[in-house]
Amino acid sequence: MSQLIEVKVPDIGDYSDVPVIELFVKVGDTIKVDDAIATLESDKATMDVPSSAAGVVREVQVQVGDKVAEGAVLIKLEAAGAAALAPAAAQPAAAPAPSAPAAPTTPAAAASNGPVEVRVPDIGDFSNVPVIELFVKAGDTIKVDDSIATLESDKATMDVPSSAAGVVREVKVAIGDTVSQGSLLLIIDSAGGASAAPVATSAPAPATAARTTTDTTPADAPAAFEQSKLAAPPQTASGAPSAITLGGKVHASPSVRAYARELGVDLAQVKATGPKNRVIQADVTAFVKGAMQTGVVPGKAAPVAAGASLGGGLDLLPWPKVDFSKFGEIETKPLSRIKKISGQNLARNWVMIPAVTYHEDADITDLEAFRVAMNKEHEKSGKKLTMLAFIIKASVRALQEFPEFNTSLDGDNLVYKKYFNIAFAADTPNGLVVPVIKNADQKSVFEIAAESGALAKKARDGKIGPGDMSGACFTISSLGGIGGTYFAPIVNAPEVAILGVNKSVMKPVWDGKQFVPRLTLPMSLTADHRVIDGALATRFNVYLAQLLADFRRVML
Ligand code: CAO
Repeated sequence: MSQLIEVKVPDIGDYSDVPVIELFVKVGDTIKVDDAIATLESDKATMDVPSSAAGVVREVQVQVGDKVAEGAVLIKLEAAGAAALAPAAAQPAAAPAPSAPAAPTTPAAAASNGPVEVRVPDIGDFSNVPVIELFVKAGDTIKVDDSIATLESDKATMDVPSSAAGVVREVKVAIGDTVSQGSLLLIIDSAGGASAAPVATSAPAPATAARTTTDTTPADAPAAFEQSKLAAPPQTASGAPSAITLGGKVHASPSVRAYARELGVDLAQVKATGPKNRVIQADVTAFVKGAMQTGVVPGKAAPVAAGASLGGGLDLLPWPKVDFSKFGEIETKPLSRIKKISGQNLARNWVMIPAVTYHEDADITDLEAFRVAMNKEHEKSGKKLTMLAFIIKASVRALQEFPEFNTSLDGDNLVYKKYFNIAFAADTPNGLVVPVIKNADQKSVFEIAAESGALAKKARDGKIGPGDMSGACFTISSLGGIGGTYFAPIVNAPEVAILGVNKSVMKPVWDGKQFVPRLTLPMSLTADHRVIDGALATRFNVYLAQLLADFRRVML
């Protein structure tokens, strides 16, 4: 056996004795560089530790509950080849992550009782990160280290704790804003003693100050991040690390995790309403309220008389645990991050929505002939019309005609949207993503074709961001380029309907005198029956088919 490679806990900043709360590998597993090995969780941060090397796991040196610090050996691997070794594996502890920079702690700032600015601290390699949750509002009294906001990029979730104590005078960001290191978050009427930059002083900008107070140069910070693969949690002005979550099964910020722990709530049981299926603080509160009101904790078996059912929970059997290797050779591979997230959404939507799928055929003979002719005419310009773009445009017209399809359920209310953002499913090597064409009603078919092509490419290149995938009203899943006849797509909640299309085929159609060959597009519309009755769904389908059969109708 070749020499085993030790995979150690990299530089995790200020933390030591951090409990292992989850282990993702076992002896015999084949893992790649960056595969998650374990999740560590302290009071303030949740961190996935990715593997610094590829190979077969020969020894697992820790168990759930063990406490670890930088340099602790987690697993020993038999290398898949020397080339698979990441730089960090060769020198696991030798590549220090950027020591967490402190924001300016000038004597003037420390002594200040006036208004102080709280800004985004050094967040490593990240910039233009969306704010997904805000925990404070004007008038709130906050302490140093209280969480102000959660930022979330594709790869990390970060809580930003306050660097100052006092009363919030102004919140300078809103949910959805994107921020970078140094962006202004709050103005606080300081309670004094906090180490934050006073407002309107000539104190250096936080980014500069951070570099000044540490030896980290702008150039070496990202490199250190890459080497360690686990950045030291960014620190606040007070030196308190904020949190990074690089994965984990339940998506929640560290502060929400702490809140749930305090209340004894199992996050896995909480219905997530935050972006990307994230559990937010309000979800934990709602969960506790629900449990208090009904006396039933979801997921916990309730004493039920034989034959009776509470009706509220699903009371499902546990997932079957089978040792497949007993029956033949197997290989286990972890699901991609996209699959894990979309899987949770799909499962919720499948279970929660009483959905019905309605089928219809659209005669697209003339439309396809027009599309082919237009593409020939525009061959030199490089412009290309796709059937998907026509379907998006026709769907907008149908949504305008049937506004119930452009809604979302909000408790007992139906929210009607006056804008027309159309999502489309794009198949990527890592799983399904759903980019959104914003304001499709205001765009030409050429523009929609170009934008959907660009978004699909971005998705396949793994470069799509949360902003590209938010705000949809209605989704189209086109399998037309692949084949199939009909299928039953799952509604993309909180939307109320989704249109699936398959490959168009020539079919003999009776025109009253004879059978004529017509190019037919198979359509499958799934709708939420709580909002859309079968009659309405069928009217929508018939109308959409009419639009596609004679596209001039779209202008009427
Ligand atoms: N009938 C017949 N041919 C069709 C068609 C249809 N309904 N739709 C597309 N085609 C043809 C196209 O014209 C194209 O042919 P040419 O290259 O000769 O023009 C070819 O099929 C390939 O099209 P495409 O699928 O690459 O492009 P698109 O614009 O039709 O679709 C996108 C783009 C992103 C929707 C698609 O690539 C994709 O990812 N589809 C999969 C979606 C999916 O996975 N849905 C399931 C979700 S639920 O599990």
